[in-house]
Amino acid sequence: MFTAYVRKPGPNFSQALSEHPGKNDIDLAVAMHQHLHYVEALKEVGGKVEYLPPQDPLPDATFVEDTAVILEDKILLCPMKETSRQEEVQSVATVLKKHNNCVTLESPATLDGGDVMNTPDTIFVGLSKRSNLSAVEALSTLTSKNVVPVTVSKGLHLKSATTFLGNNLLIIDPSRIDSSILKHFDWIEVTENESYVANCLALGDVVLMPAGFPRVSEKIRAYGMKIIELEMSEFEKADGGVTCLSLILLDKSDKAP
Ligand code: CIR
Repeated sequence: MFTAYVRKPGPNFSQALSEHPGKNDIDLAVAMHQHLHYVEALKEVGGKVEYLPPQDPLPDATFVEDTAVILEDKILLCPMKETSRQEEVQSVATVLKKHNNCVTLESPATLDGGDVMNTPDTIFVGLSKRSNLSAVEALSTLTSKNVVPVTVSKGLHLKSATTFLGNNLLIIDPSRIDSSILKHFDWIEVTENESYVANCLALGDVVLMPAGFPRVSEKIRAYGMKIIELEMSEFEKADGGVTCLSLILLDKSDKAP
């Protein structure tokens, strides 16, 4: 069905880039435990899980989603803006290039995978602290889908504020982005104080979501989807969500979103 590439949090994980108020209280042992549960959930949904080699000096290397974007017929290696994260890309490339052609973007493009929301016809790209219009323009030459920028006014990435659950459905905190371009989707709308749950990972009809949002999980279930709730506290303190922890490669027989 799919292969999920993940990387365990490394020994320097507590130094991860973060603007979260709890960033100084990151507990590595708890993070390791939570990561293990994340991996178990991916397997429960039928995924094959591959561990990427450790990158111990790099604090943010567990957030593998940001390093690459899986396109229809190629893999885009992200030109990451944060210097401390740029080294993560090469190690991921070494593994991913076995699957498909890898390409990258020329400067001044900067892009994090967390800003790329792939839907059946359109790839939405956050204009954020990390990703810029040059990246949007360059990405549009690499795919047959429409590539549409979305301004991110609060938070780290586009997918910190909205994720695509399939079947024309988004989970979204509209207070953090210019959501006008997303009106044609159905919305599960979350409030500003629930915004952490706007980042969920839909795998078929199962949604991996952070624990502790009963109102939202009820709404997702009402759309006929199943839920796996995950404790994510240590990743949240490092400004990361559920999608950030994996790169999902669908089997060739499965259709991309
Ligand atoms: C960073 O600031 O780059 C990391 N601490 C968090 C990255 C989270 N990634 C994601 O949302 N895709």
